[in-house]
Amino acid sequence: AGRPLNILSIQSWVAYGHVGNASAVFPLQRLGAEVWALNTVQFSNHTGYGAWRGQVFPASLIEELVQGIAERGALTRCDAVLSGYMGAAEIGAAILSAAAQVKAANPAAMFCCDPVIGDVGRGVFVRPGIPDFMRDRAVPAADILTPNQFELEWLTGATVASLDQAKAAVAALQARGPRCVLVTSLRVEDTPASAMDMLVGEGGRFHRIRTPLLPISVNGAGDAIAALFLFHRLRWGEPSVALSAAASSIYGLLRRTAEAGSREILTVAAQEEFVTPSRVFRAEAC
Ligand code: PXL
Repeated sequence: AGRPLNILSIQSWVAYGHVGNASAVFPLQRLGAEVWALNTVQFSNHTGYGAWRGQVFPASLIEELVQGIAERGALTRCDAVLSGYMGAAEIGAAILSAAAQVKAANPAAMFCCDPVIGDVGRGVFVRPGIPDFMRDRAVPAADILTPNQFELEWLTGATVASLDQAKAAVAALQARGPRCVLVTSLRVEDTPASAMDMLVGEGGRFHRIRTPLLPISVNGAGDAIAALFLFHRLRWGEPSVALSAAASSIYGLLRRTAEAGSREILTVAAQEEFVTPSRVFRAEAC
């Protein structure tokens, strides 16, 4: 089945636990992708603990590393740029520049932006300037955008309480740039109390998938969803197929994490779920 997919992934690194690249890289590798990982920060642990140590890297480091990869002549073989947690707003320009260089070298490449701003439980958890960067500069540049419900509302300024409102918000984002928008966590009026939805819009069509709500609160699941969805969207082309594959894997990962009572997602121990999900969910047109 041809050469492996090459994915340039620009997001955070943590030494302990699994968020950012430490959530995205291994699942992609387990599925057979080559990952060119650039780290926007290196922290001891994710910021959800309330305390962490480490450094935000300068934007010039990201630029230098992209230049070095370009000098290897590799950008023509890059299938996608995946971006996530930034650490500082200045890093945004370096990410957009990387995406532009990749797309110039390979016009078929896609830029998948996970607009990491915050979530329903914590509100905004990134530095000032990052939310505005995501709305004003990243959304127009992205081919695929993967907001959670909080980010969908923040980016559009709309309240999303019903499926119709969610679809309207997705369409509003699509009108500004990304052809494909995946809402990675969605709970609306008709979502049962015991369930969680995801919604994808592309090409004027919408698909929704529903999985049982698990009694856990973890960080990094969204980073894995974006990576898995990008991988399967590149591999299969069809967004509903990619949604089914990504959501089934994440459900399996989170079910194993809940069973273990772990505060960190079991990225390594549950790795079979990335390849062969123990339960397969189907996305339905909506
Ligand atoms: O999951 C998003 C994320 C990524 N990277 C870092 C984080 C978080 C969320 O808390 O702290 C470093």
